Amino acid sequence: NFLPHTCQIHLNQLGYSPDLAKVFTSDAAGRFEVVNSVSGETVYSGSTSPLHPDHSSGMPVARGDFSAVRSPGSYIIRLTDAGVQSPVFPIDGRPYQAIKNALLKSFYYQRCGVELESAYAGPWSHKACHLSDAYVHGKPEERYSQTGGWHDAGDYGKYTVAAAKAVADVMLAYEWFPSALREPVGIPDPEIRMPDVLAEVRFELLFLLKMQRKDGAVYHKVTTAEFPALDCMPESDTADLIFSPISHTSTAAFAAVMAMAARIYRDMDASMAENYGRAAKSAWKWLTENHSGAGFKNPSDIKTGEYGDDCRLDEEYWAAAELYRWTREPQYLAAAQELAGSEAFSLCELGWADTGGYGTLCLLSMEAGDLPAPLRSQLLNAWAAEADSCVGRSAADGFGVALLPDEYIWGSNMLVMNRAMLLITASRLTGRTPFASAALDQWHYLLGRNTLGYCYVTGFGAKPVMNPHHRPSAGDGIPEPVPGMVAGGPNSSIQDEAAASLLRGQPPAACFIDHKDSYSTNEMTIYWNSPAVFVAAFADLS
Ligand code: G3I
Ligand code: 9MR
Ligand code: ZN
Repeated sequence: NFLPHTCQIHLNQLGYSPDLAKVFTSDAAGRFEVVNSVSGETVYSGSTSPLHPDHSSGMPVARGDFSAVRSPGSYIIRLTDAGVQSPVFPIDGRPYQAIKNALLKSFYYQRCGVELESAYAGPWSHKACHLSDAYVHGKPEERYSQTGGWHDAGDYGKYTVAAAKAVADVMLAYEWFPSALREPVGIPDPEIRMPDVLAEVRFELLFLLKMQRKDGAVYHKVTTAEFPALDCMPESDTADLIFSPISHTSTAAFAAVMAMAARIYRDMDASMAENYGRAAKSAWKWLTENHSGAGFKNPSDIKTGEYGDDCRLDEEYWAAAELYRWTREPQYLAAAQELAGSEAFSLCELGWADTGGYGTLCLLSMEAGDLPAPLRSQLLNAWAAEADSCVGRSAADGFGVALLPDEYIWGSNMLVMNRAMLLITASRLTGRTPFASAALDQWHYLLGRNTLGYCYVTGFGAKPVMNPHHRPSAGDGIPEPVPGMVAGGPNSSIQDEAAASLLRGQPPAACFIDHKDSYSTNEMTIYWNSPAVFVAAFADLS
C-alpha cells in the first residue's frame, strides 16, 4: 500500500544535539510528554501551540517546544489527549555525523566506469560500467573516452550542468566547514593524499575534463539515446554512448567549477589544479568568442534528460566570479560586475539552471578590499534580503519549511536544501542568528518534520524512503536502497504515472510517493545530495 498517510507527530528522526532548539509538529494540539524510551520516565511535559491552518499540507498543524530537554538519551513524545506518540529519537552529542558522511558517500555509489568493490560498497557492489568510448552526436566516427564521473541520478546519464552544481556544493561545503569534512567515509584511497571529500570530487572533475572539446566548448551531456529499463544494473547498460552537442550553459558552468577547483586543489594536487585552471580559461575564451546559439535542446533522437536553460548569463556571471577569485585579473571582475547588473537572472539562486547565487557567494567570500564597495554592498544586500524572505516563508509554514505552496516542484527537496545553504552563508556573512536557526528548520524538515513524516534520506530515520527511482537500487535484488540518497520530494505538478494514479488531488506537500516508478517525486540526483552535504556539515557542527 503506497498511499501516503500522515504520521501524527513529526520531528527530526535523527534527533537533536543537547543545545539545539527542539520543536515537533503535530496534527492535534494539547498536553504532551517527553518520555525516556528506556526507563519510561517522563522527563518533560508541556503544551503545544493551538492548531494553525497550513496551506501546503492542507491540514491544521500545532507545534510543541521541548528545547529544555538536554540530557542525552532516547526518547518518545506522547500527545496525552490525542493518544499518539512519536517514533523513538535520540538526544545525543553528534546526531548528524553518520548521515553527513552517508550523504557524502552517496557520490561514491554513483561512480561510473569503475567496479564498486564490496570492501567499500558492501552489498551494493557492482562491476565496472559504461567503459566504451562515446561518439559525438551526428559524427559516429568521432569517438572519445568518457569513462569515470558520477551517474546523474536514478539514470546513468552524465550531464555537465548537473555535475557542476554537485561539485560546486561539495567543494563549498569543504571550504566553509573543513573541520566537518575531514573524516574518512570509506572510499578507495585516492592517488594523491587528500581528504575523502576532495578525493570524491576529484573523481568527478577528472571526468568533467573529458567533456571539453579542443576548442574550449563543453558537451552538454553523455548518455545513451534512451533511458534503460528501471531494473537495468549499470554494467548491463551497454547501448551506444553519445556526446550531445555543446552548450553555452555547460561551457560556462564548467569554466566556473574548474576555476573553483584550480583554487581549492592548488596546494594539494598542484598539477591537476593547473589542468583545471587551463580548462577554465579555455572555456571562458570560447564563451567570449562565441555569442550566438540558443539554449540546449535534445536532438530528436536523444530522449534522456534535457537540462534545458535559455539563460546563460547567470552561468557566465558565476564563471567570471570564480575566474576573478582564482586569478585576481581585472578583466574577470569587470565581466562579473557587468553581469551582476543584469535583470535577466537572480543573484541568489543555487540551482542547476539558475546559478547566479554561486557567483554572488564566490564574490562575497573574498576580502572586502578585493571588490568595489558598491558591488559588495549590492550583493550582500541581495543575499540578506533573500535570507529574510526565506525566514518569512519558513515562519509562515506549519512545518517551518521555506517553501510556498506553489514551490513543491520536481526536486523540491533541492530547493529546501539550497535555501538552507543560503541561510547558513547569510548567517555567517551578516552575523544574524535567525538565519542559522531557520537553516536548521530546513534540515529538520528533510529528516522528518514534514507533512508525510518521511525521512527523505535513504537508510536513515524511523520512516525512511525505501523505494527510490534509482536503477541500481531497483535492479540489485537487495531490499534496502543504496544509503544516503536524498529523494526529490513532494511535487504537486504530478509528472509521472505512479504519482498521477495515487496523488491527484493531494495538497502540495503531500504529493510524494515512496514508489520506485515515481521519478518525479522519488528519484535521487547528485545535485539534490550535494546541498544536503553542505547543510549536514553545518548541522553536524551546530
Ligand atoms: O520552475 C517551474 C515553476 O515555475 C512551475 O511553477 C513548476 C510547475 O510544474 O515547474 C517548474 O519547473 C519544473 C522544473 O523542473 C524546476 O526545476 C518543471 O515543471 C519540471 O518538469 C522540471 O523537472 C526537471 C526534470 O528533470 C524534467 O525535465 C527537474 O528539475 C530535473 O531535476 C530533472 O532532471 C532529471 C534529468 O533530466 C535526468 N536524470 C534524472 C534527473 C532527476 O529527475
Ligand atoms: O528513469 C528516468 C528518470 O531518470 C528521469 O528523471 C525521468 C524524466 O526524464 O525519466 C525516467 O524515465 C522514464 C521515461 O521518461 C518515461 N518512461 C518511463 C521511464 C522510467 O522507467
Ligand atoms: Zn556507469
